[in-house]
Amino acid sequence: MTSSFRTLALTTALGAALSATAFADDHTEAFEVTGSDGVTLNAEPLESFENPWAMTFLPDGHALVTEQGGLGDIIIHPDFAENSQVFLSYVARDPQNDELSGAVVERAELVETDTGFELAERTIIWEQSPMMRGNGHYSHRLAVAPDGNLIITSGDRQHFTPAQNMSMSLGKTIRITTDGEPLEDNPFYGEGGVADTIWSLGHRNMLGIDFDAQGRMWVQEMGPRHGDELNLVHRAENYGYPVVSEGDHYNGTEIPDHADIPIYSAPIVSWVPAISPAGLIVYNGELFADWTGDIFIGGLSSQALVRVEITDETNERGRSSTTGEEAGRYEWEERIREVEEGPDGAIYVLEDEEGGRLIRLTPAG
Ligand SMILES: [Ca+2]
Ligand SMILES: [Ca+2]
Ligand SMILES: [Ca+2]
Repeated sequence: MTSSFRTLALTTALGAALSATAFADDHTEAFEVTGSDGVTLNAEPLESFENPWAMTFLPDGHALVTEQGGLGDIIIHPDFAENSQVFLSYVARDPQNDELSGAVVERAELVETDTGFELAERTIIWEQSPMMRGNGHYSHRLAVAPDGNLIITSGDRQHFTPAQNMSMSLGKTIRITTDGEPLEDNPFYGEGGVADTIWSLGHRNMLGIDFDAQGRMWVQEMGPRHGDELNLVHRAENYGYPVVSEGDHYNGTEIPDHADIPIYSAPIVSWVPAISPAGLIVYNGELFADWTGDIFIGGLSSQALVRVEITDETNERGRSSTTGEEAGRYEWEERIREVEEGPDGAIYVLEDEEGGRLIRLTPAG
């Protein structure tokens, strides 16, 4: 652990922030990982947490880490240096009916105290609609787009058809201002209701989102039985779920593939068998010089950090295309929940378990 690097944990008891747990004594030994591409990484455990889930870096090099699954994501406001604001997503229950729940997004001020951090001026700016039964597929990952607006991944809540229903915000990516207002240049603005906020549709459970240096939006989604996807998400496009998937239903019912019904946008990369994707970053650093522009995805069932190379080509008729392929897999028998790029260009991952470690990955040697 370097002296400039400190971690803080926010519990699901929102507002009651606490400082990070102590080092896990038995987990501090650095180790090396050699990937499927033959590249060796140095892995340095920095800290451990109770079921860590999401992480983000602050401009001063601190990192915020959330613990436990109810707290979906935390990111900083584009003007964080001036306003100290963050966006948090978490699961809320219907006060009239405890069986119904949905994700909400809150904007709050992060206030440093003697003992850690607290949240102040908390305002809910978005609610997943409608609230549904069950506890699946909230997604509720967050990103600030290059234009300064907020993108929310809103999962299908494991109810399938809402992903194609424009009166529901489920199975969509959502684009709103940092105050929670729909944007007039959203593709379905003017249709009213949640349609005003929808950017893309036909998604399942999107647990990772980031923008590349060109400003393009990359979102992964966990497929049904196999068929995990990495999508390049464009305005107004329909990504096909639950009508098409490279995977099939868990009960064995086949789902047509994207190529069978090509009106739906196909993923850039899909995985059969599944990797069970979690956090996602587009790597923009220079510490791993060969990997600038690559996409890194945490793998749960695959117990790996997965690297994807993206290729943009323009043919002789001027038509451009984007393809991708898995180029490396780095494994140490732990589920990977979250991935972040640090200000130092290192790649930071969170393991998905009680006592899950925060690990800093750097080139070996
Ligand atoms: Ca993150
Ligand atoms: Ca799809
Ligand atoms: Ca299929």
